[in-house]
Amino acid sequence: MTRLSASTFAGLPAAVRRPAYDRSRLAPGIVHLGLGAFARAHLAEYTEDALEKRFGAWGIVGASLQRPDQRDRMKPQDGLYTLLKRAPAGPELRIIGSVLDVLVASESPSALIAKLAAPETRIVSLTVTEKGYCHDPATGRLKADHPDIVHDLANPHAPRSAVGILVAGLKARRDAGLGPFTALCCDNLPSNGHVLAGLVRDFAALTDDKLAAWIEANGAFPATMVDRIVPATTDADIAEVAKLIGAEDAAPVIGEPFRQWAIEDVFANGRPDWHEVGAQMVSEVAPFEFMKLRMLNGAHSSLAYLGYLAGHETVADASGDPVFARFLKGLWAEIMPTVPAPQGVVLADYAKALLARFQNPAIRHRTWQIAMDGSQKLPQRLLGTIRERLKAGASIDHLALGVAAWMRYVTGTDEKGGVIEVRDPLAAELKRRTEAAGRNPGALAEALAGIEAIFGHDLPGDPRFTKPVAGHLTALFDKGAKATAASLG
Ligand code: CS2
Repeated sequence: MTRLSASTFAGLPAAVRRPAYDRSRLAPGIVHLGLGAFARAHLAEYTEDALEKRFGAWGIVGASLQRPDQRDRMKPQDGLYTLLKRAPAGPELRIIGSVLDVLVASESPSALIAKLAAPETRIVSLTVTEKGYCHDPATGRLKADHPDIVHDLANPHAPRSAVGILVAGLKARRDAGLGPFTALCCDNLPSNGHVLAGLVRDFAALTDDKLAAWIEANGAFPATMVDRIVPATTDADIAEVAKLIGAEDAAPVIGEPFRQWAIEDVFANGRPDWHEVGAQMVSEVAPFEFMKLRMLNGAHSSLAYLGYLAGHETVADASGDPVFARFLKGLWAEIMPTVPAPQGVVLADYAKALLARFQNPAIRHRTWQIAMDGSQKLPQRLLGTIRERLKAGASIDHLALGVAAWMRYVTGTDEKGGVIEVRDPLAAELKRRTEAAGRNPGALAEALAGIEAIFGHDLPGDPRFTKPVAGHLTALFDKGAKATAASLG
């Protein structure tokens, strides 16, 4: 079978949509840090649409921070790959051409810094996941003692953290007399642009005060809300795509049809016409962010822990179970009063649409995948909502079950006694604490809620939080996730 590439894509079946612009003329304008499946199914498709609408120098050079596998899969394909959109009614196929090249930071940090400092680079976008920011999720501040930050401060020319790389690139531009690029955070963090600006400033200030001031005066860090459900690509997906397009593609991405992107329109040096292809350029991202992080991601995480414990492999299976569908509705009822509706949005309709997206049978999004990195996700997905509900004197029954399910999950043993592979940057600390507490729900809740980086100062000492969490945890141990969710009002 032929391999997808610049010389073969023209011969693909007519049903496969191909770049409608002359890709040989595409010049780079964006460097993307963390070129995983999500960015290739989201930012790269919006950019593809914008290029088709109005051609410009907005090609993407992707960079993987550590591993070479994306580069090794994409290079032989000249950066081309298939986006397979899975609607309940059937698949839709599209070859994305906006990614021109892929670098690997760990192999050659200097090549990446040179690219960031190139005059044509106007935007550096990021999807490095929550833990990739080396910050304290409870406060949003840089962890100066994070091993990658310690490394980067000692080796500023060979950084390995996203923040270290951004600062090295900005410094090189300043030294060359160029203006900064726009740093465009596309991760699921609250106030993501603002947080990134603070992290870059904190890091720069640890090395060069003048650089920090220059970034403060000239830099641009728009906030964004990004949304598309993109499960990790599996070998079965790769085989299916090969059959559908009649060529071998080692790097396809799978996504749901829905996508959304709200962007604060503050760019230092231009941007693609994303607003003409569905992105919403707004002055205030916060309402979109609250809606998405709290309603989508908060529900996703809660369902991932409960669903995994109950033996559901995917979100579609878990949300298709009437007990968990009812749990989700109860959860959204607690979340919605804390979310200011973005203009033109009816939150109840948004919740209804979320349930349909979760239940999309064509998307196999593993509960285990979403369960990863809970320590980095809980604060913005559930704990902020819980704080607001407590302040308002409102109930947190469903929200507390989401937190308790995380606690039960990170014990590392499932309901049948099997081992759970808990992936989390705090895994060692979680293990220490859960092992010390054993199966005593009160002790376990106290031990885990005592992690300040997740729960802050306030929640551990607030019985309105700790009591329902410990109560749910008892039920989770006694009767399991499904029966516990079923017992909620
Ligand atoms: C998910 C998100 O993996 C996760 O934690 O909740 O990746 C989610 O699918 C996206 O944010 C949807 O836009």
